[in-house]
Amino acid sequence: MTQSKLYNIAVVGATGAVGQKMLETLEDRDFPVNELKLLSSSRSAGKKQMFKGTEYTLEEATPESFENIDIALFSAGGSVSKKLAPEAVKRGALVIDNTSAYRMDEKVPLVVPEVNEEDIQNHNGIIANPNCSTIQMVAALEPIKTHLGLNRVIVSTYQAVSGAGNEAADELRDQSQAFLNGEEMQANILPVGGDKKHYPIAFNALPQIDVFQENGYTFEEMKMINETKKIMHAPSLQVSATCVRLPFFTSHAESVYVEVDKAGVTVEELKSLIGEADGVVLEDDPSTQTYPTPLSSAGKREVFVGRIRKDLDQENGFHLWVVSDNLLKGAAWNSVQIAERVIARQWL
Ligand code: L14
Repeated sequence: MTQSKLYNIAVVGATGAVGQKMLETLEDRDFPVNELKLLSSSRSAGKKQMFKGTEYTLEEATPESFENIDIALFSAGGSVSKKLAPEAVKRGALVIDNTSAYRMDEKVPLVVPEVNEEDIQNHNGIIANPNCSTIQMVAALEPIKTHLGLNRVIVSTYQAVSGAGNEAADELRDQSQAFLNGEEMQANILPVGGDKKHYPIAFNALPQIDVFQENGYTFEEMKMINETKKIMHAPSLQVSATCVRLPFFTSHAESVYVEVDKAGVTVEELKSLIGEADGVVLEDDPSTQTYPTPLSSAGKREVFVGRIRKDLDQENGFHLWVVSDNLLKGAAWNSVQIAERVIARQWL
């Protein structure tokens, strides 16, 4: 960014999987940082962290931490956001919250810049960053909805362990090691740290991400359903989701089925729309086995789409394969991108 004014930035949850990516992204984007404050739980306070060649010491996050902060990036869990985001706002900071605490709050914009950047201007101090699986899906769906009309979405996800934090990634590593050594796998974290039962993720697939709701869907599935309608301003869009955890570290993949309004749409038309969309890269050529995978998309900021096909029975139905780095576009990059747009549009 070419920018003369500099901003005081706080990162809450700086030691976490997303917090670390937020710092990397601020650095990669050459974000106009004046002062940087790295905040954490009391447990991590005192730890050291490098940013742009300078060593920072983590401080325990308290209400007073936000004095003089312009933008606070939160990713330390919903309970921390519920407690401290209002304190940050009270002290004049803009909060960009990467937890599910405020996403469905009517007073809080839920933003993917490629889809609904304009919603940012209605903020009351907090802007919510959507769920990782939702973000990459709506980025791919937006051009379809805009140009062809969209009435139905059915998605199945293939999600990386890093979404559940560094502990879940360590668990996959330890279980894989144990399995290959012929030892018993220990399961203490996945599918959900705080839930009653745990199952191995290594060499397995777990059809539970986040806790179960009364209707039989998991919270991750309901987040995808509700957030998609809110971000796309499409309350009557039919959306259903099945969210599954697989044993790889980075990037979520999604098999997405859509039904469009327009009749007679061709695969070529859909490919060219996706290929031209902001923040989306088309990687789709069966003749050269070209399609995105979790490994090929890891470390990149874009959303990658391939395997675009027409349904064989439903005239207006199409299938797509959507892959993106869950910690970048799914979390850290989308948050920093929101901050960049706030500055560019002077919505602070
Ligand atoms: O809603 O366990 O931001 O992979 C996204 C990652 C919830 C947990 C969210 C996971 C989180 C989810």
